[in-house]
Amino acid sequence: MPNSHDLSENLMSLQSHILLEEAKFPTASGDFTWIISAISLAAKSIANHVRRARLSGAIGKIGETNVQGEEQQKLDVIANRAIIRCLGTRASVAVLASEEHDEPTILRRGNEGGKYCVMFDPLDGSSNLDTGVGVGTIFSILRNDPHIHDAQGTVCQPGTHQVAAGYVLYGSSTIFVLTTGNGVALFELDPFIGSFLLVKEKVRIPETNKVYSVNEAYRETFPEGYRRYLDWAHQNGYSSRYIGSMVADVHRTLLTGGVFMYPPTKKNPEGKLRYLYEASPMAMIIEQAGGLAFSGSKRTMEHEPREVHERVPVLLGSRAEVEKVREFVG
Ligand code: P6P
Repeated sequence: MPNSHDLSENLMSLQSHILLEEAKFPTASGDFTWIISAISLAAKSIANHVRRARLSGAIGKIGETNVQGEEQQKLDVIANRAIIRCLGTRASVAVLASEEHDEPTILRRGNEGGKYCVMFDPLDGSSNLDTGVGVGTIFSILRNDPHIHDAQGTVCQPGTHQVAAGYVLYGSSTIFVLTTGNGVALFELDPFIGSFLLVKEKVRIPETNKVYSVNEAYRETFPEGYRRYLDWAHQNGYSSRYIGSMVADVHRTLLTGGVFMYPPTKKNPEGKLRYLYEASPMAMIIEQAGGLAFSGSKRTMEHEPREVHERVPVLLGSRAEVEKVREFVG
């Protein structure tokens, strides 16, 4: 039995962790903490729905397509509604932008207390749900600029402006990964007490790992540099791991190293992944863990989006592995 004074045995909840982080900023109002708490509450609700989807008949499509032209899964709608119901009640939320909505929703103007914008993909990878593959929620938090009155303009900011980013992986367990710009923390949901408990602070991505993650079915439509990189990787003992669910693929890359990429293809010349609520938050997490993230030749975090659902190429992961890919793709 560990010594009760052994601090390494302490239970630290997500709530306690963000309150401790907040205490480092004496002028903090607590509004930001409330937003993370709301996302945590929504994540618990979504996890419950995902875990019992077949029993509750929540598996399958609803027969409609979203703004992306993707067939909406029942759980896409459930997850989207859970996040909006949790975030909408928080007085500091100015704008919500969801992958499932054509336009961002303005909840409160700056002069009404709206301080933050939250962009999210409520259930990324949901097309994999019926085969039990890990799916996830991705979120990004920006400060609201009270001088910008149109919602698109307010949320279309480069990743360097993010105050926080994270994801929730509904996999073999429910994992909450969060950065507020001071390293990456990893929490796991303990279903018996209903709390996300701290598992690891200051998560660091391994410098190297001979693993690449890409959908090679589109290889022939990748720009030539990516094809030359893949040839090199095949000749240099690399393994391929690809789940087809961004949160699961990026989480594996964060913990074990390697490189994840979604290059431009003939079907998606700008790449498939959306900047504001997929590429940008994942780039912040990977960089905060010591890795690199590029969209084309530009650092992903410095891309300046013009449209809410703008897509960008994604190349992210271990520093040495991303640099190796960039030797071929520039
Ligand atoms: P493809 C899931 O649909 C998703 O948006 C991401 O989660 C994932 O990385 C990507 O698309 C997979 O796309 O074209 O390889 O099936």
